[in-house]
Amino acid sequence: MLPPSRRDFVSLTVSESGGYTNGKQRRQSCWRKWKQLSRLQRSLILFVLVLLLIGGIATYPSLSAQWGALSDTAVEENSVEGKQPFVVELKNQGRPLLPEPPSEQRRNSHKRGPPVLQSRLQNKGNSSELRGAEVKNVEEGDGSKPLISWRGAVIEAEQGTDPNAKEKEKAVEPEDPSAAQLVESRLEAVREAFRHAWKGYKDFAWGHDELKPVSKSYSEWFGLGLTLIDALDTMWILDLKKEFEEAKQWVATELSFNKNVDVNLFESTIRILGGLLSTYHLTGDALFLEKAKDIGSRLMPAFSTPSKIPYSDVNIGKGTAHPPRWTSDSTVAEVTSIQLEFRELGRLTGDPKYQAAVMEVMQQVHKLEGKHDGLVPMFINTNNGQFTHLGIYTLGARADSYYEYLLKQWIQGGKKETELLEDYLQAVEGIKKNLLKKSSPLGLTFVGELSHGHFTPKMDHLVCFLPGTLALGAHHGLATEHMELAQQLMETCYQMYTQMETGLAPEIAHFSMQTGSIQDVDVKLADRHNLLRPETVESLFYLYRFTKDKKYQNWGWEILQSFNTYTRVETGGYTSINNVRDPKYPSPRDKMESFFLGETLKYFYLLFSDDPNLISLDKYVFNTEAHPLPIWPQAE
Ligand code: DMJ
Repeated sequence: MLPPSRRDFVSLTVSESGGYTNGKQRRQSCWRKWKQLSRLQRSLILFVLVLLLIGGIATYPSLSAQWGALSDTAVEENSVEGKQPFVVELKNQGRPLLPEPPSEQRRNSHKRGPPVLQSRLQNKGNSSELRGAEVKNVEEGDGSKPLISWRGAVIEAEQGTDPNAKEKEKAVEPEDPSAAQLVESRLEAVREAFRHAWKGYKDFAWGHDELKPVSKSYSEWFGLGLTLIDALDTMWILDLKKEFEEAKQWVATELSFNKNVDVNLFESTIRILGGLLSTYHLTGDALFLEKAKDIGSRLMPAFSTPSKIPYSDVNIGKGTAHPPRWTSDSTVAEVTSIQLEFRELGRLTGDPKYQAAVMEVMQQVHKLEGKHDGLVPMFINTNNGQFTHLGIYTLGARADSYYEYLLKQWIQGGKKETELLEDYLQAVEGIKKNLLKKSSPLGLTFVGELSHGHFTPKMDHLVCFLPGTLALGAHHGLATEHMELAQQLMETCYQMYTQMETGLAPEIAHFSMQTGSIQDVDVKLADRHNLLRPETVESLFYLYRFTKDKKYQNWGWEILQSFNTYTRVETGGYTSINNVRDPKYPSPRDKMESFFLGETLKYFYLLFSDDPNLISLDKYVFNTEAHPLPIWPQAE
């Protein structure tokens, strides 16, 4: 028998110093202790050890799985870029958003309240932290040089006419599966949004100009299937083959321009002629070129004016044209933003009349008095060819795309038409000198308006095309300052969204310039609508393409969520809204503009894509309705 003290427990001796003891001594002392134990005690210990060993082996797979999951969760929680937006997106998929009542959370929130948007706000801090890492990854892309592609003035003179020049540029390779998954999930979210919009159009407005998604009906403007034509190349780019084929069938069998109908020259040129030409280039299908020739030739009577400055309206069936009933003026942006399309039609047909007509307009405008540091008034008279309503200068409605097309024609033609470039550069200086100011409290750079020498801090959403255009110019060799200004204005356009309760920008913003202001962006009651316009998303696309800074994609993602939350109609389609400041009742206007499919969703898709060759900006130039047209080969 063992003495009682040894029977009930195994005593372990700890060295007196409590510290390190020589290993050999310790092994000997352990062995001695082991030998001192009874056989029963040794058997018990061995039995317990064997049990522990068997238990350990049996539970190893599930433990390792749990550990794996735990570490994944940790990654998810820490990686805003990698996972959180993906989760948000899945929550959002296919959710009916109008006329869904606001949630309790939304009602109680001072600012924007929907769960999705709260996630968005939470993401902000993290996303900039992550951005650092992302930029670093991009910069380390090939282990040496940054992959950032815009190079300001150091760009080669011929770039833009050499289609291979930028092919060497690598796509941003997502370095881990979750990054690739994020890109794909965002692209899929845009496809899903398109399909939803298309469903509404197909069910309630097929072959008509615009969907009225709330009343499940349609409206006509020209009666030419405007939404369908505007959306053709978007479907091609988004790889929506089934939808594209059914639309193509409609074009082949139903579309006729032999109609006694008045159309607006500018709108039908940028949406219909531009849409058909770009679809022809993307698909190579002659059907679209034939239709483009048909509408192009039918629009030509607009140029039969005393001054050769075209009328605003054409009857494409009768071959007659006229100005609006109340004036003989045309809008400056309208007569100077049809050139890309007619120049391309001229190139494809070999008929010089198309180019001659639109270049005549540019030459006249180039020479006109009445500009202010390169800035143009909003109206031009079709009888005498002079500017009218002098003294008001804006980058918004009625002037906007004049500036855009100066640059883009120069790019389209291989950067040889120096008058276009001169006018563009002078205008940018004019903008900087006369229209740029800083807001309070954030110090955002914004573009205001000048009215007879008086500055107004008013900025149309339309002006948000400007960051993209400035960035495009810098990419094609113009001053790096243009790129810096583009980035500042991009932030401003983003703030026009994020400072609104719905996360959607108003049609017109007024910027506060007084110190002590609480918010930079103020909106008048009459300006609170949102028409699903593309300009900010368009500029985000250019800025991301040229800088690879993920923040632009993230901003775009936030905006897409807001469109889904406040403008998506359950039965199909998206609607413009009346009030971006009221998340409880944004008040649907019951209209889906054709540019939502032609431009907004296309630019979302291109923004979220990391492939610089998906409509390479060294091969194509987008018209003002987002229809890509080729940059002419060098020899032409
Ligand atoms: C589009 O038709 C074009 O982008 C045009 O240049 C401006 N207006 C709409 C979109 O806002």
